[in-house]
Amino acid sequence: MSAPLLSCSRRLRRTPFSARVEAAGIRAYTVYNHMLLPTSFDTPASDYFHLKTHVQVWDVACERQVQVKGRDALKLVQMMTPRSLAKLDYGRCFYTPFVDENGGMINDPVTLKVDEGCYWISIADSDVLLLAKGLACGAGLNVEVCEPDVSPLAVQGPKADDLMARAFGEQVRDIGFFRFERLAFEDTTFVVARSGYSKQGGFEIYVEGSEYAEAVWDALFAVGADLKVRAGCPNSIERIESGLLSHGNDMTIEDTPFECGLGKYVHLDKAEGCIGLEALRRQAARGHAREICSLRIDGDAVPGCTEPWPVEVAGEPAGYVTSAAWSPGLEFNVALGMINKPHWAPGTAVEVIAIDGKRPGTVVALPFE
Ligand code: THG
Repeated sequence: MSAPLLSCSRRLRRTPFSARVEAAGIRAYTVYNHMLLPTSFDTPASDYFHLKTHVQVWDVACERQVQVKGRDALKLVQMMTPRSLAKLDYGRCFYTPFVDENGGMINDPVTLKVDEGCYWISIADSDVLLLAKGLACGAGLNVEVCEPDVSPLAVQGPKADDLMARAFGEQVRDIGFFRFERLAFEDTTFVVARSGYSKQGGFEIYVEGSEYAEAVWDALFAVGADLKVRAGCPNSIERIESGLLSHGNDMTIEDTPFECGLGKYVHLDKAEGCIGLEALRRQAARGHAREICSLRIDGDAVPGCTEPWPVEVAGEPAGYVTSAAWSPGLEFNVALGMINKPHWAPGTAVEVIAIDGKRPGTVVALPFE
C-alpha cells in the first residue's frame, strides 16, 4: 500500500528549512502547529541508529514560539503554568506544563526568558497563541503576544557538541542542560540552548530571521562531514524509549499533569495566578487514579498507534497504549500508555489489544533493558 500524499497549501505552513529538508531526501512529513514536521529520511532503523551514533540536524521550526512581552508578561505566562516561574532567570529554559481551568493539559512547552519582560514559549502541537491572547484580553493585561519569526533547528546525537563547537565556537561546550547563550552568527546572534526532543544530547538553535535559516543549515553541514552529520527528525522510537511525552498522543486536555507524571512541575504553593491551581490542589488532595507508564509489548513489530489501544489485566480494562514502536536497538516493542493505578507498578503483566491483535506486554520502569 502506498502512503497517501499530503496536500500542501498556505494553511499548512512550510518552514524556512523546507528546501534544505527536501534536498536532503525527506520521505515523510507530519503536521504540527499547522506546519510541516519531517518524520522520516531513511528506514526507521537507519534513522534511529544514526541518531544514537552520530549527529543529526532537525528542522523543528514547528516548535513555534509564542512571544509574551511587556509589563505583565510574567503574570500572563504564570497564568498558564503551575510551575513556579520565580526562578526562570535570563538564560534558562523551563519545561512547563500548561493547563486549563480544570488542570487539563493544554500543552507542554519549553519556556525561555529571553529578555527582561520577554518570554518565548516553545510550544507543542496546540494553539497556545490563541489562549495567551484570550487570557491577556480578558484580564486586561499590559502585554503583547505574537508569534515571532523564530525557527528552532535542533542538533542532536552524541557528536552534537563537536559539531556545534566547530560551527559556533568552543563556548557551546559550557552551556548547561536547559540553559542558553546568545551566540554570534554572521551579523546577528541566536539563542542556542542545550535541549532537544531526544535523550542523545544536543542543542537547539533558535534561528531568528528566516533569511538566515539556510545559511545556518549549510554552516552545520559544511563542518560536519567527518562526524557523519545528516538530516534527521524527532525519532518516535528513541523518544518512546526515552519516555519523552508527546502532547496530542500521550496526553490531551483530558489528562492532568499528575496523570502525565509531571507532578514535579506542579508547585501548588508557589504558582499563584495559574488558572488551574485550584483544580490541581483538589486533584493533589484526592490523588490520581492513572498515570502514563512505559511498556514493553511482546511479539513482532507493532503497527503505528493511531488510536488508543486498550490494555487489559485478566480481561478487565487497565488503561490504554498511546504510542508504540518497534525498537531495532532493543529488539522488542516499546510503548507509552495511560495505566490505571491497580496495574501501574513496574513488572505488571498486561494484555495489549493492538490494532492487529492481542499481545502480551509488561509495565516497565525506565530505562528499558
Ligand atoms: N524543544 C523545544 N520546544 C519544544 C520541544 C523541544 N516544543 C514542543 C515539544 N518539544 C514540547 N515537549 C517537550 C517534552 C519533553 C522535553 C521538552 C519538550 C524534555 N524533557 C526532558 C525530560 O523529560 O527528561 C527534560 C525536562 C527537564 O528536566 O526540565 O526535554 O524539545 N524548544
